[in-house]
Amino acid sequence: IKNPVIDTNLVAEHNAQQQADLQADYEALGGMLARRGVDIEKLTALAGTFAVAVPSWGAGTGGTRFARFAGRGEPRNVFEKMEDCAVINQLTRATPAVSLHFPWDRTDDPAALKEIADGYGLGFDAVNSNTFQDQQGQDHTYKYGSLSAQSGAARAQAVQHNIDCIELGQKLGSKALTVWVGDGANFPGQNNLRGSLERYLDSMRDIYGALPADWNVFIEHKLFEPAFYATVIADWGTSFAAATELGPKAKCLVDLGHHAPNTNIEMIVARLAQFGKLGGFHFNDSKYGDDDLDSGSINPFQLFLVFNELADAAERAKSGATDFNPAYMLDQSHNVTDPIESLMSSAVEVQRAFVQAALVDRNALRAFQESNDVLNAAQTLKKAYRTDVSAILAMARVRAGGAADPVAAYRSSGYRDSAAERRPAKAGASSSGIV
Ligand code: AOS
Ligand code: ZN
Ligand code: ZN
Ligand code: ZN
Repeated sequence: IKNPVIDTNLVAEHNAQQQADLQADYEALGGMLARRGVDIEKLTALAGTFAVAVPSWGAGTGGTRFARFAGRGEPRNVFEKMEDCAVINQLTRATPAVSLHFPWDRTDDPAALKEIADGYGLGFDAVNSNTFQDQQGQDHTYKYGSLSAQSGAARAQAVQHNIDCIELGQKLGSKALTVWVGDGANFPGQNNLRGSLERYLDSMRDIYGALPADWNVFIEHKLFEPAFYATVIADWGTSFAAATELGPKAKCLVDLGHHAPNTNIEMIVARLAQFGKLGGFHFNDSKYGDDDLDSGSINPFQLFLVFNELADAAERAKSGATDFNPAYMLDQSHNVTDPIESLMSSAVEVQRAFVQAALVDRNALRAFQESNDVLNAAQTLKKAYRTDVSAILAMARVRAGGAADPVAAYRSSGYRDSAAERRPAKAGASSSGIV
């Protein structure tokens, strides 16, 4: 582990204390899986390959549109966010990259940022642009839209910001730009529905044209908010149409919270994968709307079913010798928990779904589907989902130098207390933005 932020002796001690229990759980699970013809070692190795990027903005307390209750020792700039992200990856070994958001993470010295990230062994995943907020001193407002605005000047400014993000991302080693816009209408009649999308596409063509050869652009759809009547990129259908119009480097990004309640998100995933347009994810959980709750905290079965589709798509890609590697990112807002603890637990929950999906007996499932044995087909998924793979996840972490129990190790390190001392709260600290 490069430049560990948490004392490695402390992690080793923590793991030593957990060792006997973990070993016993691991052996018991290994025996049970062996009776099913599954080699636990293969699953543990697979778990070790899992990676999900952490959102830089998730390291601070998010806040809602009502208030933001600042947390202790919150990172005050991108360098401090990187330090927190390093802690998350050190203890979980599952979050080797950070997804930045500009201009929140602006820096005059990208080389220094890259060097610090390298020091921690962290890379940079997709960069996110922000044209849903006005920045101080900005020439043209986004009040009435950005990439789809009526104002040509506002559109040009939004396009330029996205191009700036690409340029910054290139210096950091990112390979994708994620574009989410809040553009839309609050009243019927406010916008010409078709005209808005035409303007959006024109703007996106300019951004697409600025993409380096090995880059992708991810289009993030969202049903509503801040536009409450009609959102320009409201659903995966519009996202898919836009990505298709733009070309092969444009793909769709699925934020789990951006759908109407009870939407069959795993089917959207399957559709986008089928047509080669699944770019990536923003993982989180929700009960109502874009709640940005911790991954797996509300509906872990849905998360499993999403990964079941991803496992199916990966199997098909393998047999067709094609590439399939959507970008995995978290996008959460933490209001009542320590963001580091939430991000660590969430990364583990997504990794859990990934491993559980690998446990699905795909041959058995296919056979039950072919013979219309509905009950057993459903049970095949349930059997994998009900298997507690915690010991596999813990063993993969320990073997990679992480912590058997990341939250416990983190708490005993006293990192938050030391961060609070080193990072005194700014007077009148304002929201880092609504997510
Ligand atoms: C907004 O709802 C989206 O989830 C975006 O991904 C956004 O850029 C991010 O949440 C930060 O606000
Ligand atoms: Zn998102
Ligand atoms: Zn969102
Ligand atoms: Zn959100």
